[in-house]
Amino acid sequence: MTIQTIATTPFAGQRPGTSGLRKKVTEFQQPGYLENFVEAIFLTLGALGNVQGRTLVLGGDGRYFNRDAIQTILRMAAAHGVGRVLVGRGGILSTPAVSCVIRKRTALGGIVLSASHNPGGPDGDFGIKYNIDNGGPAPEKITDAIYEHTKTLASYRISDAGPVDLDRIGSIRIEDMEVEVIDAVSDYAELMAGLFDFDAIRALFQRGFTMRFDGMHAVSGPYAKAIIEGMLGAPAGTVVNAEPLEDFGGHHPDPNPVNAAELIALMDGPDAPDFGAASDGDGDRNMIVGRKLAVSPSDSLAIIAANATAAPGYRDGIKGIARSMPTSQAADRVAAALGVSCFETPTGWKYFGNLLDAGLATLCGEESYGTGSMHIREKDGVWAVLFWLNLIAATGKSVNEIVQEHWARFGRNYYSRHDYEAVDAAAANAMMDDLRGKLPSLAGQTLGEGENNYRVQLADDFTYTDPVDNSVSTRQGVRIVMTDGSRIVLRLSGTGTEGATVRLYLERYEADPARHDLDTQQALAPLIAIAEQVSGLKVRTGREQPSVIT
Ligand code: VG1
Ligand code: CO
Repeated sequence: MTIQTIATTPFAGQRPGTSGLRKKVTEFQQPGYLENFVEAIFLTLGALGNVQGRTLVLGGDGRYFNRDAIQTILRMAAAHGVGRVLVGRGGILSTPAVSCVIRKRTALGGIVLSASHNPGGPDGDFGIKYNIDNGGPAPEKITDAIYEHTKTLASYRISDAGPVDLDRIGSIRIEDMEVEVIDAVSDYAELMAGLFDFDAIRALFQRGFTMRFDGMHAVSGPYAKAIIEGMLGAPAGTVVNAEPLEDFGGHHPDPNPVNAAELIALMDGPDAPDFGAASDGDGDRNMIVGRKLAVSPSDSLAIIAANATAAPGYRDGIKGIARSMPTSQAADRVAAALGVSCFETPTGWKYFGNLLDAGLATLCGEESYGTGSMHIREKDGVWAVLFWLNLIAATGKSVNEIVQEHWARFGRNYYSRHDYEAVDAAAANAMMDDLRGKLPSLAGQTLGEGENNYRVQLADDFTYTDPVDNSVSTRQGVRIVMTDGSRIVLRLSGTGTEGATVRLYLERYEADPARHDLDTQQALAPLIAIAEQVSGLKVRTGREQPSVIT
């Protein structure tokens, strides 16, 4: 075994997006592409302090290229003097499990291999992300430093050691580095057992409560099976599509009503179980489904916050809630009722890290089916599902009852996101630029027709100042806020790999319980029309309809 220095040249465009570097598998397969990015991570870590002898956590969602990437990263870690790498068996670790293991084993950080909700397989996407010692995604100052290194690299260092057997639990050495293949589930399952009332959930299943968890052939299957069927005694077959597949069975591992159509059809039909749930490629997203009711992620955050003390891990109450800017303001109403702070951050879990570390927030959420808490520093799909199970067990109420009672108490924030995927990037950027140009003139204007008009209270491009380290993030999404709190938000996705994806977020508040069962798209129709009028989104992108409505 020897450590080699291999000459390389920079690849353009290795800038991490909302959640790491995501590209087509074919791009990652170019000689040196993955190596360059990993070298940039190690150069950044080296500049920050010492990686020598430290521990790193490594794993991915099992998608195509996962195993190859792990072997390369292990050989590079050895070449950079890392002391020990903890790898999930089979190269598998969900994003929340990586976060959990980093924290539990006081590692320096971790590398997550995933393109999350993006499709996988040889023609699909791959991704890589660095997480810091708190278990959370590296903040912007680190991702910026990594990107700077990718622009000037001339070589990378790698051991010429052979491949490691990833399927056997135990320790192996590469150069002076120990590779420990660990069980992917056990640390995480232990953490969950400490947060939730497993006895009460077990009793719920014993009483005949039925559930379907759709693993979508992605990484959360093994976690859900071990915990929900194994530890909580749900009948075998409760967790379906539980085997992680390299191409996710050809599906889009994104738990929303469009991509989890099979689960939605079941929950809408005569054989619906009491509870439905699904998770995404890397296990950090969740969808909660009742009978004929997919719970909006923004509502789910608000409901978890309002009922936090139902779960033992949150029995003492919550310190605060944080939500991404486009996420609905349902959680704000709960925070106000509880007398705790509500923070509004840019999109992406990395912005929650400081708030959680400082103890300012206990619960966090995003409209994109992401919910989590201070237990780790990533959003956490299985955690959210277990919270709901705990809540159902504690209250004896159905998902539908819980949601309807929440709306009756707090009012309903009608909410929807319209995605225009893979549109022409130049057209999308020009549309956003023109929209930004219009913002100063929008405040005070009345938009919309007849009785469906709205007066604009505020129109800006969201800037976030982190209350802990005062770092400033600009251009985080255009928001048009109406005097009644209704909102239109537009931003470009930072996770796509083709052209640009425009996200249009719509929100309207309705206090009157007699109007809590409107069709969401109809309830939002006047705002949808205003969004088109102001942005020209359909005209500019040449699209008649959004690609996906959630
Ligand atoms: C999307 C979501 C965002 C989420 C991010 C990563 O980002 O909108 O809320 O944090 O994906 O989720 P964007 O930039 O495409 O809007 V995951 O589950 O893909 O790691
Ligand atoms: Co994800």
